[in-house]
Amino acid sequence: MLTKIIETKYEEVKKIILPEYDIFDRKSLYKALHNSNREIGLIAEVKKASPSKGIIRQEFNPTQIALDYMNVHVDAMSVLTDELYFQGSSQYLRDIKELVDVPVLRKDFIVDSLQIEQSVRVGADAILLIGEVLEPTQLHEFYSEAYEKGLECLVEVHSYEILEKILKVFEPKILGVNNRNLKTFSTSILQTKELVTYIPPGSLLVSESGIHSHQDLLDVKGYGAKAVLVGEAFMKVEKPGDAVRE
Ligand code: IGP
Repeated sequence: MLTKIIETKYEEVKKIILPEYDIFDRKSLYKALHNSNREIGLIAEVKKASPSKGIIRQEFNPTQIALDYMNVHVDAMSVLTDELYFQGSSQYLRDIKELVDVPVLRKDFIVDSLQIEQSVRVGADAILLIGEVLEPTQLHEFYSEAYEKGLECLVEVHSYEILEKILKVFEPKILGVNNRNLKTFSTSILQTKELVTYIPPGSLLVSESGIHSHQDLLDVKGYGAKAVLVGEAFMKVEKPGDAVRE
């Protein structure tokens, strides 16, 4: 599946038409998570569907969800912009960016530097770079390019093998452990526990995916994560803000 998604991305990239340049007030994801007043930093995701779950949320109104998240003071938001597999859109990101005052992460599969410029122009504050998708040197190039353009990166890994390869090249400021194996789609928060000892002290650790309860959140905090990224658990309730409170 991951291979299929990436193949599609390469095709999509050929058709990118960059929007006009616009001015956005960029917000730091790192600072928002680092200075969080919550028990653990929280990135709340806006996601309609996924390849593993199909449609997660029928009544999908991205700006309404974002407002709901604002009301409960999440630290940052993640917006899926992949259209084919996640039914997202960069227009959703842009609309949300104009509405909220927390950093907005673009959740997509970045395989080309044109997508970085596109992220700048639609108003992203940060982008996701996936260790399982990019070679470490390529990932580092995209990382540097993004920071030069005023965007931050969440560098995501699932396995120790990939983490080790990346750390040989550089130490990302924000490192995510994806508890979901992108090949099998199964999730286990123990993945965060397993990798935590290898995370450099200077990197802020985000535990991503498969966090469904307050206990899961406390568990990953106990392992040493400084923030969590939660999608499905919030998307499944009518008012996502209610689930954030719990
Ligand atoms: C959120 P969940 O299990 O709470 O819905 O997961 C987020 O971590 C997940 O959407 C995600 C993702 C990704 C999506 C993590 N890495 C890469 C697309 C691409």
